[in-house]
Amino acid sequence: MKKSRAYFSGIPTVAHEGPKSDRALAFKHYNPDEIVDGKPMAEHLRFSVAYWHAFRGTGSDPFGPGTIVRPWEAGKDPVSVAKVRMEAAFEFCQKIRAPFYCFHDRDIAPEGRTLAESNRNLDAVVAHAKQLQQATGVKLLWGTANLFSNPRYMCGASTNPDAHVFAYAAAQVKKALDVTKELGGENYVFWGGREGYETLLNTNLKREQDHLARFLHLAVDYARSIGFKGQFLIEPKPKEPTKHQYDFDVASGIAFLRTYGLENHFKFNIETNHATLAGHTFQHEIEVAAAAGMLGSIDANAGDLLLGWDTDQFNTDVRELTLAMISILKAGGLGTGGFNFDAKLRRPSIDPEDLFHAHIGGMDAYALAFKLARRILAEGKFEKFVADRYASFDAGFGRDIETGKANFRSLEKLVLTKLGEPVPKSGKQEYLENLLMSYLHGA
Ligand code: XLS
Ligand code: NI
Ligand code: NI
Repeated sequence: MKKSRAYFSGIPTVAHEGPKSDRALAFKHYNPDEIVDGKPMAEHLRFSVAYWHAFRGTGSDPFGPGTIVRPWEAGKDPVSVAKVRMEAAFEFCQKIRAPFYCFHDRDIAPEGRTLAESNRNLDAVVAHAKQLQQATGVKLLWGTANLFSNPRYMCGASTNPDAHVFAYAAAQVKKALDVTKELGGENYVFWGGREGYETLLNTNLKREQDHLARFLHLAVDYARSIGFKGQFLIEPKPKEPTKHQYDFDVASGIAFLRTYGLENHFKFNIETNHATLAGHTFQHEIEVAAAAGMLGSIDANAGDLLLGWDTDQFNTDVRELTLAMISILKAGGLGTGGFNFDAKLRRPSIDPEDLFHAHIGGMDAYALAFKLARRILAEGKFEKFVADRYASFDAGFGRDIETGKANFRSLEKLVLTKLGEPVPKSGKQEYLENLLMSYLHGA
């Protein structure tokens, strides 16, 4: 392959310079090569660049067109532009030291006039991606299909009332699975943006849920038939673009998957901003998934609590990320998942350099949270506190409750004859919050 020109020529590969560095384009905490527990930090954190934001985001909003103009977007033929854009993307991943990227089919290659033409466009760009992956070592964390932008999906894809649209979506996902496998994707994501409804006046809710489940079963069957070994992930979101989405949060997602016998095929891709839109903390969603053994991957971003929609900002809230990281590490990590920056630049952040500042901040915040969480877990103070709080279930009648030996009669007898009134014990929340503060800000 011919050597591509540099698209971020003024910016060198970002180096780790440590917390004392005052250079903005350097990592203070993320040191990809530092060995932690026998493997490089890069392999623990598995950072990924989201193609749709980093390389298709223009800053447009309902009130005005894009503000972010990249030089490589200038060409006339959309497939050629897609290839050049992809070279810029791989240069960025290398320079920011992100080992992974993620895409929707339509992010990387333009949609054609027919499905056949769209597939040809995709094949041309995927061949280019394959070469670039080989040349740079950057890998595909996950692929997905865009089943929400095209007007044909205005009433949903697999939950569309028109079977024709279901069939079209099936064909599109079939191809997206083919290319994800071709590029060695380690996971495949379903985010059902338009799988939901606006009004029950025109909706058969039960039938739509059945269709969504049928679609996921067909995807699993097809993936297995082509030998795709990656992990399937569901990305819950409570609203946007539809008023109601069937996978509102992790808990409703688990109920849905179990209802339809899909629970062994799927894990969750948890997005911070989706958690907060559902009225949960990021850590809550991680814990719910982990408790079910279904923690898969993270879409790393943050919302703006004053705006109340999916603003997809880079997250530098070390407190929130440390709590999340504690739950992730306790769950044994993300396996084939990673931390994908599903986050975009603000509309006035128009310089190519801003893309670096954004990712450096996100990566440093996660790396710092990773270190703090490891220290907190190693010292075990919170875990000990929680273990002690539940210690009455470790022996005696508490153990009998957990193991199913106790029943209402035996417990009533115990209270009447022996136990009497329980003595209230403090939950010590303020003490624990102060303890957390001492880790975050130095004791
Ligand atoms: C939108 C979602 C989307 C998914 C991928 O809110 O976060 O970007 O991550 O389809
Ligand atoms: Ni997302
Ligand atoms: Ni989102």
